[in-house]
Amino acid sequence: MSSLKSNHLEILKLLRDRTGSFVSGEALAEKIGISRPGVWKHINRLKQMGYEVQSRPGLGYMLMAIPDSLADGEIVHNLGTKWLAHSYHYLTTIGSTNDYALKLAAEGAPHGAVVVAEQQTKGRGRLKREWMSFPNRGIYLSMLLRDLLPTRVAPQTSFIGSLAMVKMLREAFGIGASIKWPNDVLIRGRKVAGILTETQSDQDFSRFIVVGIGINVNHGREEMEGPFRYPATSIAIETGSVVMRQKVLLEFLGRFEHEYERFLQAGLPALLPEIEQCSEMIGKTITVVYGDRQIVGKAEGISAEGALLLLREDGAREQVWAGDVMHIEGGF
Ligand code: BT5
Repeated sequence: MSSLKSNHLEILKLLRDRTGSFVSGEALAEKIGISRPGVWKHINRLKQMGYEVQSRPGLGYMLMAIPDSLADGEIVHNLGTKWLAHSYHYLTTIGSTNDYALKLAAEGAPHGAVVVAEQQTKGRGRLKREWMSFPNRGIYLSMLLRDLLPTRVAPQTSFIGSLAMVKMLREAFGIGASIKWPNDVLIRGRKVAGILTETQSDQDFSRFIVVGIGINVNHGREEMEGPFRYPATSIAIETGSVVMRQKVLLEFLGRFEHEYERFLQAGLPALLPEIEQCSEMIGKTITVVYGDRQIVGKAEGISAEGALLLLREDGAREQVWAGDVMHIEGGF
């Protein structure tokens, strides 16, 4: 972090601590150890970033409004996590946050490091599908996990992402959401978030895991018209009003950390009842598409290792490890 950067964040923190009051330029200069013109320069930088700061001769500066930016200044000071996102990498534009996190991992970034971007130019889904990443509307997030997990267990972290997301939507926004196995979160049958988990593994253990999640937050209806494989929606469409992405991100990170710790302690089976409860397809007839194959059957549950348990139309039972659920009896 450059000193220029940390000085303006320091000023922001001092103004935030005194929200609703003026703080004199002299007090700011003294606390940070810079000159009065230096304070003025940093205030201007904050204004360029979208912060509304009122200046009054003789009184100083007062913070009036904050932008809905996911920059460090808005997130890091407000984190309620023990370890997640304490190493926070914020980018205005990047190809893919997952690619960036994989690179950071190779360079030795710590467990819990997080990459967040305002925009992706090459956002990815599974099988190199595109993830539409409109600037400043959504959240494009990748989390680096370094716990030593057996190779077959590592991909199960996708479920932690979808469970945390469903709980966040319910508890923080009062929105009912569901998990569409294996990696989507839906509201009223429309996709609001997708998860892409990538691991680097040796034969037996994963060396690290990157859990990437794209969340549609303030997208309008036209932007969500697609063309997508599956109908899409955003939190704003569902609540009928623009929401602060900062709140979405902070609420999500806290819940992800909590669910991940439960998963580490007790494994996926301990979380399965909740995951199945959030998966509206359980007990219904569904169609899963996997490559050229199309399997129709009744979804009976999710196995202790994350496979979808299907009772096929021909009466045989099958564990499905990957694919897309494209149709469900009676809709989601
Ligand atoms: C996913 O793949 O749903 C995983 C998406 C993960 C995106 C995050 S963003 C942060 C991190 N960095 C990355 O580069 N990726 C992760 P999949 O199940 O394969 O679904 C992809 C399909 O969803 C596409 O083929 C489209 O049809 C559809 N889609 C694309 N963008 C969408 C959007 N914004 N909302 C809803 N559906 C979308």
